[in-house]
Amino acid sequence: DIDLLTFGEALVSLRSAGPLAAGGPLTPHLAGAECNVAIGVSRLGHRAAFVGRVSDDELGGFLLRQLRAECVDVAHVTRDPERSAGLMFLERRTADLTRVVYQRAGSAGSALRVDDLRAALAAGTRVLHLTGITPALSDTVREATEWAARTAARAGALVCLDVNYRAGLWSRDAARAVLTPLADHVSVVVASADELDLVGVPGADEQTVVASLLDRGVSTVLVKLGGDGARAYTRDGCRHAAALPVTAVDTVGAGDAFTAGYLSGHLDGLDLAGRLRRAVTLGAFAVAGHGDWECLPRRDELSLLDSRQPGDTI
Ligand code: KDG
Repeated sequence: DIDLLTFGEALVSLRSAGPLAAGGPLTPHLAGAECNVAIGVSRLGHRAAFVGRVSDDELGGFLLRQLRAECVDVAHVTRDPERSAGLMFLERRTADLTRVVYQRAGSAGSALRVDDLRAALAAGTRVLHLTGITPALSDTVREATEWAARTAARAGALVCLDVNYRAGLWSRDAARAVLTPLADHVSVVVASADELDLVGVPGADEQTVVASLLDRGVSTVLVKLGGDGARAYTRDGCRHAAALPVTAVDTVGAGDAFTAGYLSGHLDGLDLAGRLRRAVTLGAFAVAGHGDWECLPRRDELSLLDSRQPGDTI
């Protein structure tokens, strides 16, 4: 049985240590927000599955191999012989500023459609995780996202949506028009403070958006605050969790790690404080090391960052 099912675009990310225009080595990594979440929960011992379309070539093979190595179930991934892998270039411009360039239009991942998801949804899952990146990829993926959210919610799964706004893929208005109705099928909404009005009225403040989401049936709204931790809203009120004190070297993937931690806490039956604690713990692991997901903890490492002093050797 699957604990967490997610779908979207697995990307090949090519990381450069300096400006892309200056040349130099690029190292390939698996990326994609949904894959990051699947790996985060899998590392903690839950059964995670990823569904998507990947190219039927070496790059598609690379993506599947990475997911399999992290024990993510890829049984329902479709190989697409017609299309290439979506690429993401990450250039490190300064020690703590990384710039993103996509080459993903018309990629294998963007050809995902409802039929690709039927078998995985029919097999059942406790949690369905969606991001706002996926419906931005194409009309067929948007339809598939809406169908999956509806179908999983009806089947009693906890549906989680991370707004994950990507300005390179669509406008704020286009995102709002799709994500606001999607929230009707969702139990947990995750957003950074500047993304919240993409599941509500343009320009609305945090309290207004949260109140309307809770009214519409969302049970928990998580607002990510980076180095300031996170706020969680439920019908019982608002709770804040501080971030763990670590040296941040790479924030890419931090939001996905946070969400993976929260959902792992849900799967373990933790209370809200425990779920938030695990969320900020995974966020801290993600920012303290390089890579989208490579530095995420195994279960026996969860307490590694507790009460540590800078420079500790253990
Ligand atoms: O959250 C990290 C993601 O941004 C990254 O892995 C790539 O999914 C990605 C995207 O579309 O930006």
